Amino acid sequence: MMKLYGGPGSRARRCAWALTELGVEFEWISTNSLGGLKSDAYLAIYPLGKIPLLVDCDNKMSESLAINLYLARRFDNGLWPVTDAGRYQAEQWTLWAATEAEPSAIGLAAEQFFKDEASRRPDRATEHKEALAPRLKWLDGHLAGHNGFIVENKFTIADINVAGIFDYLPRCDLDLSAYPAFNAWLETCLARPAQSKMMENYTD
Ligand SMILES: N[C@@H](CCC(=O)N[C@@H](CS)C(=O)NCC(=O)O)C(=O)O
Repeated sequence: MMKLYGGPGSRARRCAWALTELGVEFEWISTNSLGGLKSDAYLAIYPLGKIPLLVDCDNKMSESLAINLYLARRFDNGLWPVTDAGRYQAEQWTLWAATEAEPSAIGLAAEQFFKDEASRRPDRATEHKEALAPRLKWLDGHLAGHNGFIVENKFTIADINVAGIFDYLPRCDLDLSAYPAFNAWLETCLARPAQSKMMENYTD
């Protein structure tokens, strides 16, 4: 069985979501059980000491969004786009999510609730909101013109990868009503049964 190092409070959550959508059995492994991310035990498995890491027999896979693209290709049950153009778009939106959107999306969550109150920086939160605004507007327009999904007018790995980086946004102090197609899409993605099912075998 595949082993997923990390917990649901980390980027491992998006891989657990993809595995569950694909019906692939996996075991959550908390790095706490090994003494933490920078413990000798975990560094022996993954010298960068980061999560997630997906281990499938001798294959060790890092980078959450690349893992998800691999899983969708390998266990394709409709999550991998059918056309070459759709596959390109899934990769394009995934890279967009990682490079263009994730720094501000995670940055905003950090400044509003991840960090302890004393070290939060409202000026940085404002910068992240300003950076997010044109990106959310662009994604909102794309979704509005594509039947509410990112690629091929249906739910695919592209939705998991992009929604996976925005999943903290509803908890942020940010008015999402300005992006109605984005807001509806995110709600739909986060309400999928796999979101709660992926937690069924989590124990930590
Ligand atoms: N680009 C990587 C980022 C991995 C990452 O930074 N994970 C965080 C947890 S969500 C981590 O391991 N942080 C510990 C550290 O950076 O030392 C991915 O998407 O998998």
